[in-house]
Amino acid sequence: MAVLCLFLLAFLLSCGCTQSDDIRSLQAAEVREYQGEKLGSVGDFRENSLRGPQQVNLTEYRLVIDGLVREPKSYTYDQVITGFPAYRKVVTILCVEGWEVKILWEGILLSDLIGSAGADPAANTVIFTAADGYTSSLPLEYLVENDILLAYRMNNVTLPAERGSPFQVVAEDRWGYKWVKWVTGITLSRDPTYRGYWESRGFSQGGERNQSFLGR
Ligand SMILES: Nc1nc2c(c(=O)[nH]1)N[C@H]1C(S)=C(S)[C@@H](COP(=O)(O)O)O[C@H]1N2
Ligand SMILES: [Mo]
Repeated sequence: MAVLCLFLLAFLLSCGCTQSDDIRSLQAAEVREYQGEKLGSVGDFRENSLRGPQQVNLTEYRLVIDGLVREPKSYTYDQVITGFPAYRKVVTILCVEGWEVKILWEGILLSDLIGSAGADPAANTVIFTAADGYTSSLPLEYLVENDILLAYRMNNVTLPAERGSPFQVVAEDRWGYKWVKWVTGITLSRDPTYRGYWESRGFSQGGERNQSFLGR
C-alpha cells in the first residue's frame, strides 16, 4: 500500500513538473536580448488601436497588392511567409503618446512583396489598409531604400492579435501611427498627398520621428 501511495505521489509530482516546464518554455520563447542589445517585450506596448485588437482568421486571410502595379496580387498567409526571403532587424517603435519599445522584428521586405506585383514607374506612394479600417501611407522610395519590413514575428514569437497579426509595417524612424497593424491591403498610388487616419486628423504626413508629429 505504501509503495502504491509513493508511486501515485511520484506520478502526480511528475505531471505537475511537466506542466510547469511547459509554461516556463513558453515564456522563454520571447528573446529579450539580441547581439548584445537588450530588447523590450511584446507585453510593453500600450494597446490603443482604433477598434481594439482584430482577430484575423489566417486561413481566410488575403493580402492584396493593387493600384499602380503590372499584375495585382492576392496572397494567402502561407504564400507571404514562405514565398519571400526572411529578414530580421532590431527597431524601436515610438508612439506620440510617449512610450517606446525596442523589438527584434522578423518579416519580409516590402520591396520584395511590391516587386512581385511590379510597381508602375509612376507610383510614388504606398497606401496600407487594415482589418480595422485604419489606413496610412509611406513613400515608395522610403520603403525600398530603407529595407522596410512587413513583420510577422517579434522577439522570435509570432505576432499576437494585439500586435497586428498577421502583419505589421516596421516603419523605422517614423512615428508609431505609420506602423500599420493587421495589414490587408497595399495599394500603389501616385498621390503623395493621400492622408490616412491620423494624418487626416492633424498628424504629420511624413511622420518622421526627428520632427514633431503635429506638423503638415
Ligand atoms: N490597423 C491599425 N494599425 C495601427 C493602429 C491602429 O489603430 N490600427 N495604431 C497605430 C499606432 S498610433 C501605434 S503607436 C502603433 C502601435 O500601437 P499598439 O501599441 O496599439 O500596438 O500601431 C499603429 N498601427
Ligand atoms: Mo500611436
